[in-house]
Amino acid sequence: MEKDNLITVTSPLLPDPDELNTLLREIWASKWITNNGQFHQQLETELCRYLKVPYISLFTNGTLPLLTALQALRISGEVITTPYSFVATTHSIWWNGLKPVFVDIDPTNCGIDPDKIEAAITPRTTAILPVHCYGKPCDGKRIQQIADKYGLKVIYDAAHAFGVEQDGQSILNWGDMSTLSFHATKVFNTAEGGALIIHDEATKKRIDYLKNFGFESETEVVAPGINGKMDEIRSAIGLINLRHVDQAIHARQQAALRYREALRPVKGIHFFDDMPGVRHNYSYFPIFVDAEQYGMTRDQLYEKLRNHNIYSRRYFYPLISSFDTYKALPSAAPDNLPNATRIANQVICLPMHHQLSDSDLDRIINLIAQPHTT
Ligand code: T4K
Repeated sequence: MEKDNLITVTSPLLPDPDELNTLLREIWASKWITNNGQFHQQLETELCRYLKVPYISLFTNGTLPLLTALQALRISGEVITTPYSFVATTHSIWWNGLKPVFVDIDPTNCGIDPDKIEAAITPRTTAILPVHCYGKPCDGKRIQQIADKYGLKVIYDAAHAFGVEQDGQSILNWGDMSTLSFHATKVFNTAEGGALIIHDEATKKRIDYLKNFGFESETEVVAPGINGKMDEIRSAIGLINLRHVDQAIHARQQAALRYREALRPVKGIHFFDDMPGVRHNYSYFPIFVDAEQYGMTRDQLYEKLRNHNIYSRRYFYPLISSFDTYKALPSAAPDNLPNATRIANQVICLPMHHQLSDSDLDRIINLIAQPHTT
């Protein structure tokens, strides 16, 4: 029997090869292929405008901006964070020689639960590193109030939150800094890439030094920097993709609406609706399987979809706190993280991208709507 065509959890926005070719020819002619080239500068300018942020510094992936933000803000001691994210979030804390302290999540947005932050603060705490998980804004107001009360820095891992706005304002302007990922699997991609959102010119300068080994000039190194620079080829990919990203977000929104309409009557399948006043980017479509109500466990549904050539993902299972490096930390105990533990065992991120056809969506929906079939 012939298998149905493969549907993956995501599919990258790809630049038109002819358009890319034109830019590649320009790069070839200039012979300038990295180190703050013309396309790099242009992409920074265009992204500031699109994202409504004052300063941006491009990076070669979404992990290095996290590492660099912690360095730039001279964070020390303990950093409060969420276990419900991609491992890069906590790894960035660890790589800076800092101690991650896990706090449980709020199941209504899968972000860190502000009600539980204060209990985790110690004299060694210097920062909070929340994640706008799936691009859903955290409770930024409460987080900032706590940070101000205790004199803590806030760095948002906004890897999923490209273009997300609340009440007409970019959520990327929250906190002390925010980071983005432009990985192939993201709403906006440069193949690999990322960025740091900065609020003032002096810090932007410092970040630009830090991502270039700390060089201020040919002979002066002002900080122990790293190599985090984005090259001209990826910047060119970004410039082209930026012209098509609104269309891609619109297509994702249509897919989300269809999922919601079809899955709302299915007992035991829960999902998020849009938040009032928020411009979402529909970067992921997580569903949460209540096995008792649904009549099938999350993993059974995950396998069933796989058997039908539909590759969903269980973002974010297992929890970061359960990995060997972190599981001995007192804050990693599952008892300390009841919501994150439950949600990680219920979640499936369904295929979500700009090229899902109606028949792809129907195939996925029909399989989920009939829990008793194999
Ligand atoms: N913070 C957060 C909250 C993050 O989610 C991430 C990354 C980061 C920080 C770090 O940013 P980066 O340093 O990565 O820029 C993916 C991504 O590798 C990762 O970027 C992402 N988060 C994470 C949530 O997901 P995998 O292991 O699931 O990717 P992979 O290779 O299995 O791809 C998933 C599916 O996407 C494939 O089944 C098919 C499709 N795909 C993938 C690639 C790479 C394509 O169609 N084309 C492609 O080129 O981790």
